[in-house]
Amino acid sequence: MRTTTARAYPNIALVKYWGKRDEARILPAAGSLSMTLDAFETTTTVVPAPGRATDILELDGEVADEEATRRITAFLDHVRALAGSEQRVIVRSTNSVPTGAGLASSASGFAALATAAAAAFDLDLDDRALSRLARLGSGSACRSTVPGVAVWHAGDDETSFAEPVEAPDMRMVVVTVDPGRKAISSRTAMRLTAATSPFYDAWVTSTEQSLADMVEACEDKDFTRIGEITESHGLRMHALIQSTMPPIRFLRPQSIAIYDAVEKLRETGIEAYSTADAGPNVVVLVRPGDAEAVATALNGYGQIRIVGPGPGAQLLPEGSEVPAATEERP
Ligand code: 2P0
Repeated sequence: MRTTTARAYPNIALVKYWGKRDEARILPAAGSLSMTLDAFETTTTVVPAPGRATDILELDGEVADEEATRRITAFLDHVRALAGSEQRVIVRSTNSVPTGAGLASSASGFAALATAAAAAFDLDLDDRALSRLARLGSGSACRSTVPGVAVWHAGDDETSFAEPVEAPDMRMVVVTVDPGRKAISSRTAMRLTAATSPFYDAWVTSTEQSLADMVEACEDKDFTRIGEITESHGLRMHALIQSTMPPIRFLRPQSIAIYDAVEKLRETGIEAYSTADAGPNVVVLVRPGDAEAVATALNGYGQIRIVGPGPGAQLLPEGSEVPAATEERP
C-alpha cells in the first residue's frame, strides 16, 4: 500500500437521478446524464494506517463525526474486499467550497476517494470499474469519474457505470442563493419519495424517455433541445419531490425568481435554461458565448460563478497530499 491523492469535481445533472432500485449496491431506478464541472473540486489523500482498528476521516482540516466516518468505512470496505486487505486508512479531504453547500457534493467526494483508495490499495481498475466503485459511495459520484458530459446507465451491478457522451461545448452559470447545509439529505429524501409519492412510477418511466431524448440531443449537438429537456426534467424532479408525504420543498422564492429571470432572457433571444438540485441554488445552462451576458443579467440574485466542462477524477503527483488535521495550515 501507499499514500495517494486524487482530485475530482462535482457534476450537475441535465437528466436527474432521483430514486434507487437497489439501496445496497446503489443501483438507480433510471439512468441520468450530467456535466462534470471545472470548479468546486474535492482533493482527497488516503494514508495507510497500519495497526489501527478503525478508519479516520479528516474533512476540511477537522476530524469528522462518527456518522460521516461510518459512511467512509462502508465504502472502504468495498475497496478492501476488492483488494483482499483489512488495512485501515486515514482519509484527508478538502473541498474548495464548504461541505453541504449545495455544490460541495458527495459526487466529487466519493469520486476523489474511489480514485485515491483504488490506487492506495493497488487495484488496477479501468474507467468503468472505477465509475462502478465510485457509485458504491454515492450514486452521482459515478458520473464525476468521467470528464465532461456523462451518461450513467441504470443497469445492474456490472453494467451500472457512467461513460462519456459527445455533446456541444456548454457553460453553466451557477447562482448560489444559499451556501448553507441542506435540511434533508438527498439519500433520505429519495427514499421518502419512492415510498410515498403517487407519481414515482411515472417519474421512473418518463425519465428513461427523457434520457434517450437527451443523449440524442447531445449527439446532434442540439443545444436548444438539450436546454428544453434540462429545464423540464429538473422541474419534474422538484414536482415529484414536493409530492411526497410529508412534502419536501427545495426551491425558494429566490430560486423561482431566477427561473423567471431566465425565462425573460429567453424572450430577449438569449438561450438559457434553469435547473436545480436538492437545494435552492439554480444552475443556468448556456452556450459559451452567452455566459458573460447571463452572469451579468443574474447579478444580484446570488453569488455567481461561470463554470465549464471539467476533467474526470484523477490521481495527483506525490507532494500534493492534503495536510493532516493537526498540522498548521499555510
Ligand atoms: C443528480 N441528485 O442527478 C440528483 C439531482 C440531487 C438532485 O444525485 O444516495 O448524493 O449517495 O446515491 O448521489 C444526489 O444524490 O445520492 C443526486 P446517493 P446522491 O445529481
